Amino acid sequence: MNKRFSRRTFLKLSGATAAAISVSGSIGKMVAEVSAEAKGGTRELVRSYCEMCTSRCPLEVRTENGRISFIAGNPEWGATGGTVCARGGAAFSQLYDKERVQKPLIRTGERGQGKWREATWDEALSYIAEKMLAIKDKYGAESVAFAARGGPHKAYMDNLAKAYGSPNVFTHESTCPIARTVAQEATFGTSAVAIDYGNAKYLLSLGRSYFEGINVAHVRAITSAMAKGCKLVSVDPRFSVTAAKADEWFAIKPGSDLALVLAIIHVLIRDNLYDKEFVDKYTEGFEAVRASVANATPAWAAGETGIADRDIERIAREMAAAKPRAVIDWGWRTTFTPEEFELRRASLIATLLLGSFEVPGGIYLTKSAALINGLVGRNVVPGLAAPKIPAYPKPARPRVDGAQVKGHPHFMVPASDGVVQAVPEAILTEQPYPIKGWFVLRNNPVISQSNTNRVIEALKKLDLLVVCDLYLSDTAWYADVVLPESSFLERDEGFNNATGSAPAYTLRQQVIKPVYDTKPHWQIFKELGEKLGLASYFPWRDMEDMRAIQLGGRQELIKTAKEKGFINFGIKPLFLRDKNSVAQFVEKFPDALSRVNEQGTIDGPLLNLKTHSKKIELLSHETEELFGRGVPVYRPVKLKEENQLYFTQGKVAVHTNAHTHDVPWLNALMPANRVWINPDTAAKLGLKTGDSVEIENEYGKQPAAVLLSKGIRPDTVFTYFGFGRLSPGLKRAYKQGTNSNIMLPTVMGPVCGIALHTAGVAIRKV
Ligand SMILES: Nc1nc2c(c(=O)[nH]1)N[C@H]1C(S)=C(S)[C@@H](COP(=O)(O)OP(=O)(O)OC[C@H]3O[C@@H](n4cnc5c(=O)[nH]c(N)nc54)[C@H](O)[C@@H]3O)O[C@H]1N2
Ligand SMILES: Nc1nc2c(c(=O)[nH]1)N[C@H]1C(S)=C(S)[C@@H](COP(=O)(O)OP(=O)(O)OC[C@H]3O[C@@H](n4cnc5c(=O)[nH]c(N)nc54)[C@H](O)[C@@H]3O)O[C@H]1N2
Ligand code: SF4
Ligand SMILES: [Mo]
Repeated sequence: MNKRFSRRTFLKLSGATAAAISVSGSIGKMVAEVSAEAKGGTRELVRSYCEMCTSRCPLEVRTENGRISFIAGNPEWGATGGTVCARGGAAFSQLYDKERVQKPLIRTGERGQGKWREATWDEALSYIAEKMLAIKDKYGAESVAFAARGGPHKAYMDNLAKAYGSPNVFTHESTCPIARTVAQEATFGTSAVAIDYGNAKYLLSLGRSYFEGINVAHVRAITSAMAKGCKLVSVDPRFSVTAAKADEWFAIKPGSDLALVLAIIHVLIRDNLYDKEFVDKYTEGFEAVRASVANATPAWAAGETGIADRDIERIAREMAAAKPRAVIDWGWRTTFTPEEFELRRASLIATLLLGSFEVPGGIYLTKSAALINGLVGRNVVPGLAAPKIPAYPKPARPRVDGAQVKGHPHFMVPASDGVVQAVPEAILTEQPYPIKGWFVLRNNPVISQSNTNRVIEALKKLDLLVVCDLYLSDTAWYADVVLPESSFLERDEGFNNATGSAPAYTLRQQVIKPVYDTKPHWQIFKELGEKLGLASYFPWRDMEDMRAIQLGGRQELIKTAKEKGFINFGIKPLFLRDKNSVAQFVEKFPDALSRVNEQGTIDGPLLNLKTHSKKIELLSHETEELFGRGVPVYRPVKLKEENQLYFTQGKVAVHTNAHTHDVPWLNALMPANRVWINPDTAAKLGLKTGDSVEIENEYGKQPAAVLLSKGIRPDTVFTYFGFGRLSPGLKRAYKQGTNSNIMLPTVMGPVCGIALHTAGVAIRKV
């Protein structure tokens, strides 16, 4: 534990508990304690939402004399109810951190040498504009790629990219959930679907690590469901916090989950345990699924997964008994094998066979403004409008990664996400054409993309690398220009779509003025756009203007949002196949009565999906036609050599991905990771806890400290992700612990382009 502050001080200054689960009980007392310390002066509460990770939980932030004194969850937002996690609470420590980049930086030494000079914003943006115009002249605008972590900020980046003429915009998603996104698109014609955890009776998690891979709303909903008797089964090669809290844990062989799911489907069909009425009415392709799982017996799956066939039979029966409130979670980080598309499709199909769709405790279509307005037959919920801008120029060449490009293996990948691993590849191989410039916003590919050494080699070859971050991140270390963004507590933004089972928009508000010479992303893109001669694409002044554009001038809604931190429209959670919620909806909007059927439920939108058949496609016509992959099929994958160990990773409760490791409070809570090794394996290697080892394979090697644990399979090792940082500019986190991606290959999995985070490694004592 760091000496500079105690756990108690941390809790006092934030609404967080240091552990994974957030609780609200003692918050009131803590607020009072902090406030009592303030002697007079101004005090204010501002509602906003968090960006310490991308769950974007609504917050209530207290300032005293222009300084933030307390961060808590927004008590009016039901799903999180006044709570934040440890990282959200530590936003205070990030905000005032002196290690943040305080002014724009322009590189003066060799790329990666760490030599910079401070510049004014005007100078830095002019420098970037000049280089971008030179690249456009010489190679074409498509030769500049733009990547941001997904979120509302990305729209501003995309607008600049497209106005400049590049189709090459990316999110991080191909390193995270793209397999489930594409699987959802193939099944429903949309990925706007969610899980109603709070009412579930049976949750089967295939490595979904709820209590460490935190989304506060999920944590609260699952804890409350479990208190009401929901059974949680955790399938994970390691004993995660989720496994510890689950009713049962199965240490599955890495990469074999699809065999388990296919066997569950086999039992549901073999024993007639599925919801035949649901399948007949709403779905397409059942017979193809039946045929494809004919040989996927529990005995076969036991051989693949290491889970006993009687357990697989029992899980299938228990899930059937809990239907339609039984769900196989589609997961979040879907990067266990290249065949993730098949696994996420199979998980969806199993859940759908249970009829767990559009009912409480099942999966559901999110209730967007368009869906609600369609049911009511008039506009009762405003959609979020976009500013009117001129048409974008048509790029001369298609995207480098083939997303949404006809005939390309990545055709199914949404063009707003793309396959971001294709960027370093296009830089190095110059195929299908060279990428010469890369604008990176709130994304850290040097840590988050696999095959780190290759990513760095690619960055070194660029004519222009711009990184917009809070810190001198591992990617910023190689940049020509670093643009320091104002942290989320220092910036106003427009509305964020936070729709779930009912429509809602959250609002980010500036809590205090920027501590350093920083700007918000939207201002950076507007000013850069102006320097590139693209001012007409930014026809708004500021976020006050943008909010009015988004809500069509509805000032009363904007006022409410500023006060409450969000707007909803008084609509209760709506599940279209649930009589009670439909009755409530019709009571509020009698116009929707005409959409209700004899059973008191609503079918229309469920039989008019954007799939080929308009129904839910258990057999996806689109992926059948494009790739011959209509129904999931088990294709064994080789993730390691016989004599190697599986190398796996996961999230830890007190850090975020490639982000928080230098944030003082969080760094102090956990400065480094260790490598989990099973005692039997350790005995063979002559290792004990605390020993120094080297983890190695053909891609690279890393030092590590050993942690013996029975909570990991003997053939597998595990580390928490995001450690072993490579930027000397991250003074606290630099070289602390083990980096993961140095030992992982570049992979773009079939259909969805997913990255791969499991590989074979050898461990050697040093
Ligand atoms: N081997 C391996 N690789 C993985 C994973 C794994 O488990 N194992 N996990 C994968 C997953 S699930 C994901 S989502 C990706 C995450 O990968 P990224 O999207 O690259 O990571 P983030 O942690 O979101 O942080 C990116 C950067 O955003 C900066 N940042 C934070 N807040 C702000 C802000 O307000 N403004 C600006 N401009 N910058 C900000 C941070 O300082 C950080 O440098 O990594 C993936 N890579
Ligand atoms: N505290 C915290 N919360 C976060 C984040 C964070 O960085 N920190 N990041 C956010 C983001 S971007 C994401 S994507 C989510 C991630 O949320 P999750 O996807 O739920 O979590 P992870 O820890 O990435 O990985 C889940 C688990 O997969 C297991 N695993 C590895 N290989 C296999 C396999 O082959 N089969 C099975 N069944 N399990 C396997 C690992 O042991 C790990 O426990 O968390 C989000 N919330
Ligand atoms: S889960 Fe934690 S870090 Fe992520 S947005 Fe919510 S409070 Fe912030
Ligand atoms: Mo992620």
